[in-house]
Amino acid sequence: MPELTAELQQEFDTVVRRNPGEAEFHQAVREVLESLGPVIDRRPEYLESGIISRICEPNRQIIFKVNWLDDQNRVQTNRGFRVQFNSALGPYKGGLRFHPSVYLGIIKFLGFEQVFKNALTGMPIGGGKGGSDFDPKGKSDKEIMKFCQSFMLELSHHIGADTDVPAGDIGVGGREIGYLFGQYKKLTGRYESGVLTGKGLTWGGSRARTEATGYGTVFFADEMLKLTGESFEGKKVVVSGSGNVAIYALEKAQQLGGTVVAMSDSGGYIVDEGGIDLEQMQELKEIRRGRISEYADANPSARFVSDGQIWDVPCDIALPCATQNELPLAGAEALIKNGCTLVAEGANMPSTPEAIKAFRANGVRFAPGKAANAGGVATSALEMQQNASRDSWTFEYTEERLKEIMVGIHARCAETADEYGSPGDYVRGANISSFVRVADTMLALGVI
Ligand code: NDP
Ligand code: 2IT
Repeated sequence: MPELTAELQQEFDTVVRRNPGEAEFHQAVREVLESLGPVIDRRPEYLESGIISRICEPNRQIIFKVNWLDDQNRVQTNRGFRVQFNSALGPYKGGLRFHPSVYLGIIKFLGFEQVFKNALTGMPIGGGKGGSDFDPKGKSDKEIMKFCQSFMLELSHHIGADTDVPAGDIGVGGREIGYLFGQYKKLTGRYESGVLTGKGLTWGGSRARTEATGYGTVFFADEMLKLTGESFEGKKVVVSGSGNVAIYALEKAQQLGGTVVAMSDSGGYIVDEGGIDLEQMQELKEIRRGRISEYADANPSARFVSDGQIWDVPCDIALPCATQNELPLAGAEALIKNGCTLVAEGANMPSTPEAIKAFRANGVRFAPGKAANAGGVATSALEMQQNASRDSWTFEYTEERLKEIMVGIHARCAETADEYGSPGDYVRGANISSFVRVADTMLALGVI
């Protein structure tokens, strides 16, 4: 892992001091700063104009109380967040996460990553993130609705089609976006379609948004494979998670000829050497909201493993699509030992710094989430375009746009890595090209 230069170390120390106890935020900032040494050498004005500290400080951080009544009519209290990180390139844009592990440090790491990811898409969107420590697991549909309505009671003061446009993330999908949009419409008295993305198709949603993140990750990996004349055809693939991103990574990897042999949830993983059945997985996870162990109960060819790590399953390609830091050094070592040659992140920051270092040292091609999973937010921006023009595109057209965007991001990362003397280093390529785009825009807009 490249060390930080003295000046960048000082910037990093300031971030740590100012944001105590936010380990994930520190990790995300450090990874970007580690890429920037050669940029600062060429463009010292970034340091002199304070761009590094300005880019590491969110524009606005909102924390609020969310009271709601559960099915027993007891009052429940959760905490809500929206971090409006950077709006140099456009309105704040980024998802909402509902998970008990959510605290300010998680939302800040996600918001920080989002700024650079959104810049990579080339679309006019700034970066933000929000969510709550609300745990959707085991809650009734009515409880989910009541929570979403209470959450929006406060969030509605801070968002808008031209200011801040939330979407889904862990624990927030089409159902939750529906309850959030309904409440926003009721509170404001306006049908402001562009205020949220990930909407349903009858109320302003975009075709292919549900599929976009997983499809985009596979398109990105496919571009990496093409450089060596390879494809997904005949490849064994491991996909961690079994939520929105994982399911559509499974679908596209299969469509391109790969065999997805393992998937997981927080209870363990399943292995099905013949290939996981997409329709069964959709029925289990999207409709029944069941546990992944039930897939093995219903399929004699599959086995469920409740302890250990999914990365022990031999594969050619690994697509981590669950959550941050789910792929530690031990996982990387297992993948390397078993001959995995490509890792593309569908999740945000799933690989630890130690795992990335091991991939680099062992020649494993590695695509960081801010590049490889940008298809989701890019298609959200396409949804915003459709809303602004009151139009609705076909699935084929939207998927084609998504693919072009992923091919473009891949090219931008690869070219920037070459330009800065690190061919094949997608981490450096992604960080540098997105940083320069945001930083130059901030300089152009003045000290605000
Ligand atoms: P979902 O809620 O649909 O699915 C999350 C999946 O990850 C579930 O299988 C869940 O298992 C598993 N998971 C979550 N937290 C943990 C944990 N702490 N330990 C083990 N497993 C866990 O979320 P998404 O698919 O939308 O998001 C997955 C990742 O992709 C996240 O990192 C998200 O930030 C990122 N992402 C999402 C985008 C989107 O458009 N949705 C866009 C870009 C990135 P269980 O159900 O058991 O909790
Ligand atoms: O991490 C992400 O990019 C998302 N959760 C999607 C954000 C969005 O606004 O579509």
